[in-house]
Amino acid sequence: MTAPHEATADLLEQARRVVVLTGAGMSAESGVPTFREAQTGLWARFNPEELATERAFRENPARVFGWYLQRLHAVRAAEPHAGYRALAHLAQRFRDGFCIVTQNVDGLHARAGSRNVVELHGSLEAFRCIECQLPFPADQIGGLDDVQAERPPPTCRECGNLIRPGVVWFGESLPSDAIGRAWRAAEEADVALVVGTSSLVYPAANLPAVVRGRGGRVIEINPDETPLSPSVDLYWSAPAGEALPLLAEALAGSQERR
Ligand code: BV8
Ligand code: ZN
Repeated sequence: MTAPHEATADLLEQARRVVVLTGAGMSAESGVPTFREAQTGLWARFNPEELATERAFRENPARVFGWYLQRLHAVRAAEPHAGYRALAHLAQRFRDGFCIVTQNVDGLHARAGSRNVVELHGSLEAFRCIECQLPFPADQIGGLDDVQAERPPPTCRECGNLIRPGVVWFGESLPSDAIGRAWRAAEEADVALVVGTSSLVYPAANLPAVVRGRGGRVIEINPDETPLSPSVDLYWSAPAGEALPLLAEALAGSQERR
């Protein structure tokens, strides 16, 4: 019985172009709670899918804005784990044939040195005016160390409307350039490596089917099964921080044996 890291390396060895789809589970071992885990402190009683909406923000700007500042503070204190570094290393083997499409808004792929990263759902570091879309610099948002409380958002210097987080809320369309890049990568990929996502959120969850639809292979790395698991070519039940370094090692080893 081939070990999962060897079977995964075998599939990747035959690939020329790889698309990686990551979700919140990719950041779990960096200490960033996954999207569906209970929110902490003040926000423990709220469902994240309800907080991550324009309606929730307009109804209670201070509660939603405080939640995003608390998450921004947490991700700035987080470090990309060995799995992130392994993906950045793997990319070198595939040169321009390696694209990371992430649902995460924590910026950890870029901080681990990955270059070709598509942020489907925006970023916690980006803020803009909710009406005129004027960008608002994150470093002008003071007091990031005192994020346990609700926090009224600043207002736009141009039009006076509220400043909102630069993430994609439920019910909002994804940025067309991000969707374009992600779907192009999927249409060209021989393999999709799906890591740390519950595969519940659309349209991101459709991406592996694009690869499969064109005869590509799909590999899933996740300690728990998901709705995607029954249809993948290889399901590897492991945490990202353990599996990805093993995979990078197996691929490096096979390169030496060539
Ligand atoms: C859209 C940014 C078109 C914000 C996020 C009604 C009206 C409108 C739309 C819909 C609707 N009903 C359904 C929809 C579609 C909706 C959707 O998919 N809803 C779901 C809940 C059914 N999608 C949208 O609204 C999208 N837009 O459709 O636009 C449109 C426009 C107008 C009108 C109609 C249609 C926008 C979706 C984007 C939402 N924004 N993030 C923020 O972060 O605050 S999504 C959010 O969930 C995060 O980005 C998160 O990444 C993402 C998905 O969750 P996961 O990443 O998978 O994380 P999760 O916690 O779920 O799972 C973690 C996984 O990791 C688990 O499987 C676990 O086993 C695993 N794991 C744990 N530890 C580890 C691990 N894996 C590896 N290693 C470990 N150590
Ligand atoms: Zn404005």
